Amino acid sequence: MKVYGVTISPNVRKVLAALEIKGLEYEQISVLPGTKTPEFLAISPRGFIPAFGDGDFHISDSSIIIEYIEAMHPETSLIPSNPQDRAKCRWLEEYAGSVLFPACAVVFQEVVLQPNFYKQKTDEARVATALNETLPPIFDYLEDQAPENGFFFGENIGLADISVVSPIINAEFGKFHIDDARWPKMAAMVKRIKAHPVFVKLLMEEEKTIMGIISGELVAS
Ligand SMILES: N[C@@H](CCC(=O)N[C@@H](CS)C(=O)NCC(=O)O)C(=O)O
Repeated sequence: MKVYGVTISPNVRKVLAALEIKGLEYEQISVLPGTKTPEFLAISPRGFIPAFGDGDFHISDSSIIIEYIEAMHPETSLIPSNPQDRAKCRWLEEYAGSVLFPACAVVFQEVVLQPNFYKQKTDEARVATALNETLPPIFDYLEDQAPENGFFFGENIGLADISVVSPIINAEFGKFHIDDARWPKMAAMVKRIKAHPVFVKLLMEEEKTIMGIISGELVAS
């Protein structure tokens, strides 16, 4: 199996986490977001990462990719079997992708990428809006959903956990801090997920890239 993208992308990280939790082998092929070569557009028509290949079969979008991986390799399932938990898990994945990810991406884009990678000015007003207005109600909602212990659906890490934590990691690279007085369950759960061996491994592999960006060594061509 091949995953096209760069790990610093939350949606790529989410797919890699799914493959790692299932203990599946894969090859990661470095493709930057927004790549519009005819070859890449053939497998990811919007030019978005992640894209995925399994032999001659190609598909894009992290949710669809994981749905495929789950169907092909159901062992170590990432989705609960109870229908209501299952629906709730998919909802948290959807919420993470459509609401949490864009808000976290603003922080990462403006604080990390603009000044270091693109050598452009940070839009401080955009960052302030994300930090003070957009993210707090999202975390209020997630705090209501988060368990006291373990992961979203029990003792094992799963789809909801990897979907929610992946964009948060990017916001944290942009110095977003989860206020543990206001969101104690989320603060603790994000710590637990990041301490899971799969995330320890992925974050270690990403370190060189993020350090390269922050130090200004890696710049947009
Ligand atoms: N719903 C998609 C979103 C993928 C996405 O937004 N990828 C970003 C990088 S994290 C991208 O490739 N953006 C390219 C662009 O905006 O042109 C998924 O879950 O895979």
